[in-house]
Amino acid sequence: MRRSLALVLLLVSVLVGGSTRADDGYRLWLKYDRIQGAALQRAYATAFTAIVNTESSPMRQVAVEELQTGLQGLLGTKVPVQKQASGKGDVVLQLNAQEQVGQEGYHIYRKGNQTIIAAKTEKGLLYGSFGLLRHLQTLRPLSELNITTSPKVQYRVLNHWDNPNGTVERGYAGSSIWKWYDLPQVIDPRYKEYARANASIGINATVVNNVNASARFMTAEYLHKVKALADVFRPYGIRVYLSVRFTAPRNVGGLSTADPLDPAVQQWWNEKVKEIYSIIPDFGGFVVKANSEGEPGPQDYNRTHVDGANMLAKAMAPYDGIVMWRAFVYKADPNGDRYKAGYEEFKPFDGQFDPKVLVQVKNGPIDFQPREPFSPLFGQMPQTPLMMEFQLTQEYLGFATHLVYEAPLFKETLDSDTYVKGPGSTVAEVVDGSLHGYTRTGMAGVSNIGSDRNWTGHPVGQANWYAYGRLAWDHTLSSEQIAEEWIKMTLTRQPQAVATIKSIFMESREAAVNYMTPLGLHHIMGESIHYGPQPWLEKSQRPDWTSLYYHRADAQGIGFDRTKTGSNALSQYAPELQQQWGVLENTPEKYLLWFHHVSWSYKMDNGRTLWEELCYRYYGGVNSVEQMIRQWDSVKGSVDPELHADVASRLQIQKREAEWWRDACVLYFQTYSKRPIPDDLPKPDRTLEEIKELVRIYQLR
Ligand code: BDP
Repeated sequence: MRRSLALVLLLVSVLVGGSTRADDGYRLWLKYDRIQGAALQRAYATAFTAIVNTESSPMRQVAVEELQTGLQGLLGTKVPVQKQASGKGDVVLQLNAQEQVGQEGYHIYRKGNQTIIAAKTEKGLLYGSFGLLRHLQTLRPLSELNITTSPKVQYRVLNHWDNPNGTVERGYAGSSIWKWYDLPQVIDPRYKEYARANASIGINATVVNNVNASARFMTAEYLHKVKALADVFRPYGIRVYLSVRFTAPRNVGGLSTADPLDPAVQQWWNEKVKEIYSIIPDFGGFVVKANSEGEPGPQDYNRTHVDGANMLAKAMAPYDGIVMWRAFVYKADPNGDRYKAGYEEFKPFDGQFDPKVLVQVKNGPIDFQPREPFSPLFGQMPQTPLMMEFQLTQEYLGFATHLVYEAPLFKETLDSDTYVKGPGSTVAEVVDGSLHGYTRTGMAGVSNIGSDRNWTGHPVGQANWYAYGRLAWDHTLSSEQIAEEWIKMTLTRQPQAVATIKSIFMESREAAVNYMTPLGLHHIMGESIHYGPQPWLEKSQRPDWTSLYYHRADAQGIGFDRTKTGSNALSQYAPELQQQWGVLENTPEKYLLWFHHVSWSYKMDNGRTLWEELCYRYYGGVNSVEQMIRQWDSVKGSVDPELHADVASRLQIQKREAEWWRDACVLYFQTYSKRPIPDDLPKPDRTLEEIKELVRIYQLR
C-alpha cells in the first residue's frame, strides 16, 4: 500500500515537474520545463498545437526537433510535426525571400491562429525557432509575438583555449570538452548539446583550440578529428575554426623556415588550406596569436603582422574563410607603458591588411581586468575590420568561485564613446561596422566551458556564456533584459525570485571591482595564477608582470600617470577623451588611477580623501558580497535545492576571498599612505605579513 502511494507520488511529480532528478545544470537554459499558471498554459496550449514543416534538410530537421521538444516540454502535451497546415494552432516554418531580415535574421508573427517563423534562409528559421521558444520560456504574452531581428555582427565566435592534452588554459570548469584522443571515432553526446546551446543564442563560429596553439592541429590526423566536430555542428549553423601556430611549416611541414615571404612557406600554407577544405568544406578560418607572449610570428623573420596575416589570407583566397589576427602584443620595456603597445604596433598598418583579415582586439588595453577603459585601437583603424575580444572565463574575476555577471562589463565597453566621428561614435558601432563601413564584422568570447557537468563550473558562468551570445547578436540589448531571460529560462520563473536574482547579478560586477581593483587600480593580482591579491609583487620575469608597475603607490599617492606628464597613453584617444580623462577633476572615478597618480589626500566628489575612499570601496565590496549572500538565501524556496546549495557555497568562498583582497590591499597600501583606516570601518583581524603568507601558500604551484 505504502509502496503504491510512493509510486503515485513519483508519477505525479514526474508529470508536474518533468523530472525528479535534482538539477545539475547540464540542460543549461534549454530546460523546457512545463509552464505553470493556468491562464498562460491555456493560451499557449491552444496557440501551438502543431508544427508545420514542408522541407527536409539537416538544418530544418534540427529546428523542428528543437521546436517539438521545446513546445512539448513547456506545454506538457504532444505537438505533432506535419506537412499540411491545419488552420489553427500551427507553427509554420516559412522561407520567404521578401523578409527584410538579412541572411541570418528572422521574423516571427501571428497570423490568425497561426504562428509564422519566416526567414530568408534555413539558418534564419533555426534561429527563429529558438527565438520563439525563448519567448515562451520567458513567459511573454502571445500579443507580443511580433519579433523581427537579425544579428548586428557577422562572425559570432567562441574561442576555446583548449589544448590537445585535454587541459584548458585559464579554464576553471574541468577539462576540455573535446575528447581529442577519442575523436573522430567516438562522438561525445555533449558535442550536440554544445551546438544546440550555441545555436540558441546565435553563435555561429567556434575556434576549438588554444591561441597558444599546437602545430598538431595542422596534421591530417587532427584535421579529421576536427572534421568530426564540424559534422556535428553544421546543422546548427556553426562553423569550425582553428588557431594556428605560425611556425607550423617548420613544426609539422619539414621546412626550415616559416618566413611569410618565402615562396616555399607560402606554398605550404596554400596546400595546407586546400587540404583543410577538402576535409572540412565549410571550414571557417584561422586565429593567430603572433609575436605575443613568446609565441612565434612574422617578426622572428623580420617581417610584419601584415606580411604574416596576408600570407594566410592569400592561402584562403579560393575559399570562404577568414583570418582573425590578434592585436594582443606587448614588449618587455621597463620604460614603456604596456597600455600603448597594441596601438603602437597595429595602428600604422591600417589599410594594409588583406580584405579577408580581421584584427581581433581585447576589450581593454591591458588584459581582461575587472574594469578597463576600452582599447584605444577601437575607432583608430577605420580601414581595418576590428573584432571585439571579450573573456568569458573568469581569469581575473575569481575563477569559478566568484559570482560575477559579466554583461555589464561587456556593455560598458560596447557603449563607450570613442568620439572619433563626433559624440556618439560608440565602440559597438566600430565593431558592428556601422561607423567605418567595415565589410566584415565579428566578436569573440574566450570560452568558460569545460567538462564539468554544469559546463561552466560556477552555475552563473552559464549566464556569461548566454549573455555574450545575446550581445554578439544584438549589442543594444540591456544587461537587465539578458539577465532576466537567463534567470527565467534556467533558475526560476517566480517573479519575486527573478527580481532578487537579477539584482544580485546587476550588483556583482561592481562588487568584484570594489573588492579587487577599485577606482581604476589594475593588474595587482597573484602572479601567473592571476587569482587572489598580490599588490606587493615587485619582481617578475618582466617588469609589466609585476604589480608595482601598475599601481605605482608611494608616499605621495597612488596610480599610473598616463597623461602628458606621464606615459601619455591618453594621446591614443580622440581629443575629447584626452581632455576629459587628462584632467584629474574631470576623470570618472572608475578610471581615476588608470590615468592619474593621485595624492592620498585628494578630495573625492563625496568629500572623502582618496585614501578613505579606497578603504570604503574595499570594505564596500565585501559588504556587497554579504548582501548577495542574504539575497540568495531569500530565494531558497524558488530555485532547485542542489543548484541553490551550490551557488550558496560558492558565495561563501567569494566572501572569504573578497576579505583577503580587502585586507591585503588596505594593509599593503597603508604602508605607503601611512593613514588610519576610517574609524567607522572594522580593522582587519590579521597583519599584512599574515595575509601575505596566506596568499603565498595559496598561490604555490
Ligand atoms: C592572458 C592569459 C594567457 C593568454 C593570453 C592571451 O593570461 O594565458 O594566453 O592572455 O590572450 O590573459 O593570449
